[in-house]
Amino acid sequence: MDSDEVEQFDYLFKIVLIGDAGVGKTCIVQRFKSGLFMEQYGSTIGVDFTMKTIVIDDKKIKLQIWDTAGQERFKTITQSYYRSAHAVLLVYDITKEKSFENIEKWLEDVRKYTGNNVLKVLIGNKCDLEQARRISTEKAKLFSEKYNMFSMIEVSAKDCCNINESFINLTKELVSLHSDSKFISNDINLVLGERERQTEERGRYGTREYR
Ligand SMILES: Nc1nc2c(ncn2[C@@H]2O[C@H](COP(=O)(O)OP(=O)(O)OP(=O)(O)O)[C@@H](O)[C@H]2O)c(=O)[nH]1
Ligand SMILES: [Mg+2]
Repeated sequence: MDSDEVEQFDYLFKIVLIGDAGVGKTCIVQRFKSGLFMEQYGSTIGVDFTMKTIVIDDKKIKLQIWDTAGQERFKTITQSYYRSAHAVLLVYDITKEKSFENIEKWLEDVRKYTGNNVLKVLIGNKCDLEQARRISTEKAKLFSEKYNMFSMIEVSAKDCCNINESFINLTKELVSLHSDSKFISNDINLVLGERERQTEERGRYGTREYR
């Protein structure tokens, strides 16, 4: 990063998306980042990295978003990125029962590899496919309460339903939780570790495989 590209911000939060392959994690992140939906991004290989800065109540908040691969073969790589996450978005597909059942397994990983204070959000994607729904909103809500999650929300990356709301509500909560520990930095390299910097590079140049 050139010195004249240096960006000031009030808060920096690391958000990690996890969940089965094909639930739509990459589509959610890309919809939030660029406002676009593409039918096929291809399976994520390892982890993709995205940055987005938003302003809430005059505070500039930088979100580091880590979009992990859902495929089993990448699990050991992706687990190492849970470390130091402020929030984890656990994503399932409302039309795929298995992807919802597996949220328990993903939660097990969250318990193992993140700090106790990580904020958990349950996201049911593809709510545009109402006719094919297999998981009721009520069931998912009860599940999120049972596991002390911050919230449960149904979204559609395709229809752009509740995508911005999910990230904004989550960020507001992070700000209120961390209001006494502001991250003020003018150099992203101060807050990213070596491995994360390398992945940032990889994220910029894209690491996807086409289905
Ligand atoms: N109908 C519908 N399809 C969606 C939606 N979001 C994603 N998809 C489709 O679901 C498929 C998988 O989306 P991805 O975003 O690549 O899934 P992923 O969770 O990132 O998958 P991995 O990278 O393999 O873990 C693609 O064919 C998308 O077009 C949605 O909101 N509605
Ligand atoms: Mg992906």
